[in-house]
Amino acid sequence: MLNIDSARLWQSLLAMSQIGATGRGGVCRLALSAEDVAARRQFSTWCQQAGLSLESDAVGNLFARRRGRCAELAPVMMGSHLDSQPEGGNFDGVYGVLAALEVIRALNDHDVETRRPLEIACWTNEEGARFAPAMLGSSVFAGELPLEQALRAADSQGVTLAAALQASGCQGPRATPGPMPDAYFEAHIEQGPVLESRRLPIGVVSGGQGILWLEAELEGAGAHAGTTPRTYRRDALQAAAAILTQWENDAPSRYPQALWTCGQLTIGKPSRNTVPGKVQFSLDLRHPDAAGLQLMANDICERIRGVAQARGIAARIETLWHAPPTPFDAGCQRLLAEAAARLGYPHQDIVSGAGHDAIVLARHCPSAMVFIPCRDGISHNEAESIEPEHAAMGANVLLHAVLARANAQDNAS
Ligand code: HGY
Ligand code: MN
Ligand code: MN
Repeated sequence: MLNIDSARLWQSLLAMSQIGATGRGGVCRLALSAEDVAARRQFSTWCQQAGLSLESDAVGNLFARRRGRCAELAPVMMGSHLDSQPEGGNFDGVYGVLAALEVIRALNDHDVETRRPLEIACWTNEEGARFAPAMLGSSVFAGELPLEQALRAADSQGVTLAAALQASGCQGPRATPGPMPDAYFEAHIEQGPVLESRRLPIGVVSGGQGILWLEAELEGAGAHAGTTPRTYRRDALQAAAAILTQWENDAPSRYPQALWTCGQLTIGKPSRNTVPGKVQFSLDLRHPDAAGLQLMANDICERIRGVAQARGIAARIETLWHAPPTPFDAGCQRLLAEAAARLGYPHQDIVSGAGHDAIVLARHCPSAMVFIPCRDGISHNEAESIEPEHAAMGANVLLHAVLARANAQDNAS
């Protein structure tokens, strides 16, 4: 059976990990930052060397196309993202982009022509670490996020996506929403402990859980730390702490399948000797079913308002992003499972806890994902690591699933 070149894939991953390296083993390549642009440039060079034609769209999504026998047919697409978390790992996203490139390189090595064109997509701002929402690029491509609204998104310095695109030169002429591919396949690290704990090299992903992002702003009153008695205080930070502690105590029994994270909390104008008057904090809620996710969101909003009111504090809550639980296409999952079986790789079905561009695409075209393990399930952390042999196995599964889809006469999903 056709195989990818494991050493070449690993070399590309190592080379890419030098771009935006933090010096502590990970990377910081925030969307459209100089580091992200450098990584895109390196990827583009490798694509040109592999004979691919490159194009970008209005939010900087980058597409690299390999011709097929029937040029007029919709391509089979692969891809992921090159942007990272502020203290990100070397494989989240990058692995999927470079595994896709390795598939192309292997097809070139063996002069394999496919019926359909193939395309690699490198999506803008998948992480949502710089601009909200996450999966911004694929959401604009899929028509779920209006372009104008995306361009207005601003980072913590007030730089809009439009300005960042202008400064980075990543914008291109391709239309948004984009033309849907025939199918989309994404290889990714699991970012959790399941596959490793079961000593499985491959996970065929059945779908993704729902995600909802809230932003809460509490406004009490700044006050003197040395003269203001406790009963006079309207301390926004203490209110936030009470809300988060109450939730941490109550939610596990109420929502046993759910996860939640407060990843950002800022005091308006922090000062050691002033009672915090204004606090903003984020909430990332995840749940495998839509009703449970909505129940959770309503519950925590009620608690925020209740605690704030009891402390004489104003509360404003905004829903920044809401992505419903989404299943992957059964046909595409089957192609991945059949490829793993033919290659002799042990594998199992698995639900994705993380959000991915493939989950956005899956709401618009047949899509599926293949996971490989990551050590101790660590991700969104500079210590993220994978085994070279697992990287190769995931890329081989991607290769054979994409080949099967691209050469099928008519793709009944
Ligand atoms: O948030 C997520 O789940 C993804 O890793 N960006
Ligand atoms: Mn990712
Ligand atoms: Mn991520």
